[in-house]
Amino acid sequence: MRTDTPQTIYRKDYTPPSYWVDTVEMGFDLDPAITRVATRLTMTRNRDSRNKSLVLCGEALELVQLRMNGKPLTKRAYTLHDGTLEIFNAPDKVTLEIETLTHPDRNTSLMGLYVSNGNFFTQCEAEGFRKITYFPDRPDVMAKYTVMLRADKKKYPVLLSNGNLIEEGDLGDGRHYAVWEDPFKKPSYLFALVAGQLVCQEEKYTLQSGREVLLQVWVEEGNLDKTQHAMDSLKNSIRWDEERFGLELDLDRFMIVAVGDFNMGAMENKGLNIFNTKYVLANPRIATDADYAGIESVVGHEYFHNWTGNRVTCRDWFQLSLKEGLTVFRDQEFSADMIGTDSGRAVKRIEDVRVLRQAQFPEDAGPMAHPVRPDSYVEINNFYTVTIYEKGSEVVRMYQTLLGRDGFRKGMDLYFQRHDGQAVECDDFRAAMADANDRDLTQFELWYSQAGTPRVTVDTHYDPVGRKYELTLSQSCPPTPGEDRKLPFHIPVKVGLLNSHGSDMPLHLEGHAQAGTTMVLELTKEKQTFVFTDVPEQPVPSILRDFSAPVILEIDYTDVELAFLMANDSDPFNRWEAGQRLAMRRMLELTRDVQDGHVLADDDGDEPVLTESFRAMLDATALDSAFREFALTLPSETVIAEQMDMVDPQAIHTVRRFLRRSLASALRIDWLVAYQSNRTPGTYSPDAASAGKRGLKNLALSYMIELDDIEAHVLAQTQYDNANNMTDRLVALTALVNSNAPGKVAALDTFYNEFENEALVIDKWFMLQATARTTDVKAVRKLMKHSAFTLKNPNRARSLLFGFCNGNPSQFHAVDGSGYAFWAEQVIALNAINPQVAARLARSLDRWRKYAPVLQGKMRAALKQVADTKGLSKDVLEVVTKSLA
Ligand code: 0A1
Ligand code: ZN
Repeated sequence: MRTDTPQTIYRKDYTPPSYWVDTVEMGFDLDPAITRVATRLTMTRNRDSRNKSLVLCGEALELVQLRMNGKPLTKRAYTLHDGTLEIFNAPDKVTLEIETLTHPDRNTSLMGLYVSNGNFFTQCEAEGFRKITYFPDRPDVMAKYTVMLRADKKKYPVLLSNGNLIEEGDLGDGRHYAVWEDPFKKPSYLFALVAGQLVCQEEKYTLQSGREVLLQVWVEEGNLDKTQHAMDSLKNSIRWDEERFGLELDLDRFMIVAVGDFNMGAMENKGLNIFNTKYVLANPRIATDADYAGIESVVGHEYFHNWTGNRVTCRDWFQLSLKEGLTVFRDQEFSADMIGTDSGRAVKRIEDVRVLRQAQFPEDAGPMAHPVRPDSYVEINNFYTVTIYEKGSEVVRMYQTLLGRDGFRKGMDLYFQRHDGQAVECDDFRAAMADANDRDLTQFELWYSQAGTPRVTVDTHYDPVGRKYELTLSQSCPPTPGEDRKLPFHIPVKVGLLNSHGSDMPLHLEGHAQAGTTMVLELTKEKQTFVFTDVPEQPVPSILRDFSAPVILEIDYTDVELAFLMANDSDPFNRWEAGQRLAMRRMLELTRDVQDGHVLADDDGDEPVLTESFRAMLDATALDSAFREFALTLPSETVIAEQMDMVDPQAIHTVRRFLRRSLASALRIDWLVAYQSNRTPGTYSPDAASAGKRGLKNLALSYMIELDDIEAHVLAQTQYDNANNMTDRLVALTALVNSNAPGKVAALDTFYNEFENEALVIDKWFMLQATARTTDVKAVRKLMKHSAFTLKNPNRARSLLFGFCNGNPSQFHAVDGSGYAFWAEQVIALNAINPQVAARLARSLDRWRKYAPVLQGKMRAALKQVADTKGLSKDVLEVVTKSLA
């Protein structure tokens, strides 16, 4: 058992820094074994903090020298313990010179300065800069940086850092140098350097103002055939931010660098974005449609941070969603605008809501639930969550829903006008939105301070005589850790009313001017009734259109009403939603039957309403293929599990598969027609229309393979053999692997051999096996022995371990508990290598209290085994402690 309990940091304890940093000059002598870092800081005492000592953070550093205002500091002038360097009695103006040593090649945490495939990279968010030098490593300290990099010229021909290159040259004895100057003040978490053997695709780009900028995408040699899409995405992002928000690139040079070892997706370092290769490298041979879309959105995301995050940053890490929620909202809107059509926007919206329900709703209902602006944390790295990002984005989206697009833009303009160059709070953003629109958004703060997913219930009453329709909305929110009682939220509820022909009725809300056929109701109390007048017939309500708030909507529709909405709702989101409700209801019924010991037989699959709705959707060729693909996809096993009081992963799996097989068989011809008519012959293009067609075609294949007959095997094998792009290839391989097709083993082998040298494709190869139906713990252990497997590379670890623990629930939750024992082993192994990745894996047991008692006991034992392990990082410790609490 460990004895030292890590410290909890509280938002309420925020105090401004005792010193500001004006300038930072750094010199790096780069060497993988020992890198020497010389830092000169000029600092000024913060007038508000008289008499306080000067505090710097440092971690895993060797301190070689420390000088203040030109003189070495005596040992009595400072203390150094627990990662804090405290200097007493420092004058108001200080020049501090610090020399430190670090060991990049031993740094497997991938935080601070590290080596990946022989090249140097940094990752400083959130608290990695302190692994490079002693510094007040907190986002409210913003300074100007000048950086000199020195290294062996042969081994490290490319030397990059933030801002502009102002000087470079040779040093003799085979070494060279480069000096970079960043003209903008920035917090230390945005510092970056890259050094090594890299090549770039570059382009000059002219901004709307006429100014020319240099854009570069840096990759390892041999990958220049995979950078075009990232470059195009960057140019599109630059243009979009000018057009939509009037925000211009403020640098003369903007660089993206791809690295194979990276903990997250990418990082918005000023002028020098560093990316996981997964979000840069693409060509049709190696990347799927989803990869192309992911690259576009992540390139956009990091670029948009330049204003929302870098120019205006966070006062402290509790405000993380100030930059992340806003920037996710911006990247979602960007991707939607890139598709360009209304139906394309709707499909993007459905995709984003699917992510929210799959990952954020469970988080918000589990032991790690936290508000969008948390009140405390132990390890900040654990708070880069779907709540901060995705729910945070929903919160930002609600401003736009309440204020309109123009009102939202006014709020953004005021936000930059007030706060450019500052480190601010979520409240400052809310104030800008309120003030720019002359609106009271006081109650809206509860979206930042209260965790949990609110539930909104709907009651309706129609009065045919008075031609009135009453819509009563009630809200509640379940307790979350540390918050037993919640106050009512300010919830925008977008509604429409359908007449019996399926058309929208004009809306007359009592006491309001007519407002078209969709309007936003503002639910602010626990319960509110909205009365519509001049309603000629009993309507079918369409509530929470476009998913106007991140809530769970409880509404009693009959199956027939759901089928009606699925066929007619003018709001594509709710059209999709109706189908999901219909399918969910049936799957929950069947799951109950299975749990009661009922063995599913063919006639259980007689689902006239669901089958006919699906048939109609398959036949509705006027709708986008992408939309139809989503409408025909059953809710995932994880989403089903969230609806149950006691989760039974095997029953869920059985039922979902059973229903898929029933639908495959009942609609066999229709699937085949959809398959044939959505082919995309000719040259591959990742555009939304083509990707949507492939999506529907491949969904059809995935249904047909459920029948596991020769016809389906041949279809999958032929697609595998003839595919001219990775999307079709991978789907066909997945279909084969999840069937008894004779060619499946051979296909897995040829795939591996063909892509042996493409790390990102080998990740897919591991992932698809990790999530295959027949893959049990034993099979995963065998895959771990494969020569291509390593725990050290986060992408590889994620593909196999996260793939299995999060993406294969019926096998992971094997009743003998073998999945949990395996999980514990891997969390402990990863903890020693990379605490951040380990802590993510540790989250796989978050929802353990929702499972049957036998499983619960085994999960708790596994959690305790991890919690009791010696030498646990605070990352993992925080997760398992909160889980067990
Ligand atoms: N700010 C980045 C996310 C990020 C956070 C922490 C990291 O350290 C391991 C890396 C990246 C973003 O939102 O894209
Ligand atoms: Zn971000």
